[in-house]
Amino acid sequence: MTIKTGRPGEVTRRDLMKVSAASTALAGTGAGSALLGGSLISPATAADGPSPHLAPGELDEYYGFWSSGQTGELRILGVPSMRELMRVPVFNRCSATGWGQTNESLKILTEGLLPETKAYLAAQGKVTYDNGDLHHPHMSFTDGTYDGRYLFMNDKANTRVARVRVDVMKCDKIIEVPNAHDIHGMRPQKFPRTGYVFANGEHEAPLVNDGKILDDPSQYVNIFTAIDGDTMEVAWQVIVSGNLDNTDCDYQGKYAFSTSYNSEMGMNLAEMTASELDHVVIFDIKAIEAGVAAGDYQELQGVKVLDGRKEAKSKYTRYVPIPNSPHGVNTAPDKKHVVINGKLSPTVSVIDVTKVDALFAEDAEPRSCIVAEPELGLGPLHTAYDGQGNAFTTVFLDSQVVKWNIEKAIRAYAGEDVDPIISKVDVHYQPGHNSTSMGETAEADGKWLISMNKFSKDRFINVGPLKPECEQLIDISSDEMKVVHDGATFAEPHDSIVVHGSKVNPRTVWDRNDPMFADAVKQAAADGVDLEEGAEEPIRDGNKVRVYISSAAPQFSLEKFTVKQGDEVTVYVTNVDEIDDLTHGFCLANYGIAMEIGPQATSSVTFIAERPGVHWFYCQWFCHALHMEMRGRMFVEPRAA
Ligand code: K7E
Ligand code: CUA
Repeated sequence: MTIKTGRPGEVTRRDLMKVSAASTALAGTGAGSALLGGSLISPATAADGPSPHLAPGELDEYYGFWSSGQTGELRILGVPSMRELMRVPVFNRCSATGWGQTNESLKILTEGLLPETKAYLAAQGKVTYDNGDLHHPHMSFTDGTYDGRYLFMNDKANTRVARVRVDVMKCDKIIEVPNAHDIHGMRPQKFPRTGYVFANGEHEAPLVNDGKILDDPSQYVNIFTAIDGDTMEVAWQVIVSGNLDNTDCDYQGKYAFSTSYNSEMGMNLAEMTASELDHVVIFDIKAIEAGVAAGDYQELQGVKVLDGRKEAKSKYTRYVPIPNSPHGVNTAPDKKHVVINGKLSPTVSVIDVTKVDALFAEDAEPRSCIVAEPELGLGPLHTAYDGQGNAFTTVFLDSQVVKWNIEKAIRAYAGEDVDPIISKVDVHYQPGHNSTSMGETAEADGKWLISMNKFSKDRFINVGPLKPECEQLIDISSDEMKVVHDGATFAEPHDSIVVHGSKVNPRTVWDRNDPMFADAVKQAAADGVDLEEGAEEPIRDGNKVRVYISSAAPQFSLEKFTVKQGDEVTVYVTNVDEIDDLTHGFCLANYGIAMEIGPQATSSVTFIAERPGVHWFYCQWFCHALHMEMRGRMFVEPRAA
């Protein structure tokens, strides 16, 4: 429960304030406790609901973890203030931190790539991709709620899944998923723990995509993948019919659900939208595990691949018809209902997970698990929850969020004359995902909803033809939803999760034994160098040269070092400062090199010293009154003519 904001061992006034606010909020549910929690954080506005306005110096109650779409990074925002707190580079490159340039990050960016990808990239003169399309960030679960270990996220652009360590908020693993194409929907297993990370391949292709089959869609398939979240290795895959869009799973650990907007397996718009009914695929996790154990699979690229196609009448999958080109899948905190968002149909379809077992019987009616199908508006895409039996669905074409009651929708479906819709609120404009505070866990608390809108149009001063997106904070503590904040954001956050601060407890300085820089520690030991002192002279090994520098504000341990033109130089920088928020940088001017070195961390970078002459390196992270003076020279002796 403690949220540390001070130095290790120190309890600050902020910690005390935070804990009291947090425990009040968790003590009950509903508007009452929300008001109380809000009033503690921001006393001025208790009268009509929690306030998003924090006075200078006040801290947020929630962490928001945001995708960034085609920017390829993860972002951390404070909720409810909506202040952007941090950017965590993942699939992108980062000029500030050196992500994509340091040896530590390159290892993570390259080690999970498939051999054919490495060959393709080598032909481009690259070792990794420069772009990514990060749609869905989700935290690991234990027993149906966030456990603060990891965040997982997909890359639709290059078929990857990444993991971010919550203790340091850095990416530590990226894998490319074999056989599948373009990972879109992705969710961690909720129960008993994560466990599996489920990942949908969106775009269909030949099972062995080596060029022998090209324009013959009848031979294309799609792949559903379960990744082991602890090892970040693919556990198994299932071949499905139709493409795959979004996914979620139940609170029982039995089933996962994936939507398909293209059950037709069409290759153009007319073909893809031809049918009135598409489907959701239900995966029986226990049956699949039994199939793997029984050897009922083919091995492709080192992965066990099971056949779950519709025609195969497989015991691993069931196909439930859903109107029409469904998109989002969202499991409710009641642990019982799963909402499938209809997109081209104004409806959402509600699955009762207790009725899913029966679908696997011989002549089961495939839609017998559907218990409600309320009509909500045009273009339902995603649904979030308040933990009090209500759901919030974005309707893209209507530019609204619709609040509706699950139980009433079930009664209406059964024939009762009752309207499940509670209220609607305009958002600006065209919402995709929405997320509620703790809303995708069993601890949904019904305080805040974020609507992530695809267009901002007139909401902000004009910044040119390319406009920001608009994400809005909505107070859902009463039936009348209130938009309380507009935030502009760069391309293009699809999704976010809002995690109570008590679940997240990052370190303030690095552990000197952190695996992130274990290779540097090993190399230094082999060279007989103490990383915290650095080495007075570069260590030469043929044309490979290793330079060990330590940094303590406002000085590097070396004021100069000499290498030869053409040497392969690796510079290791160890930040020996122990205070939090004392990051140093190492920027080698006109060599295109810059990296971050957090307190107690080691970072390294390798380059060819092809430019002779005097080259300054400097600390590019403001660290001290004498930060400008934190610099040194690299001498590069010219090659003999
Ligand atoms: Cu709806 Cu990629 Cu989650 Cu975008 S997906 S909105
Ligand atoms: Cu060290 Cu700036």
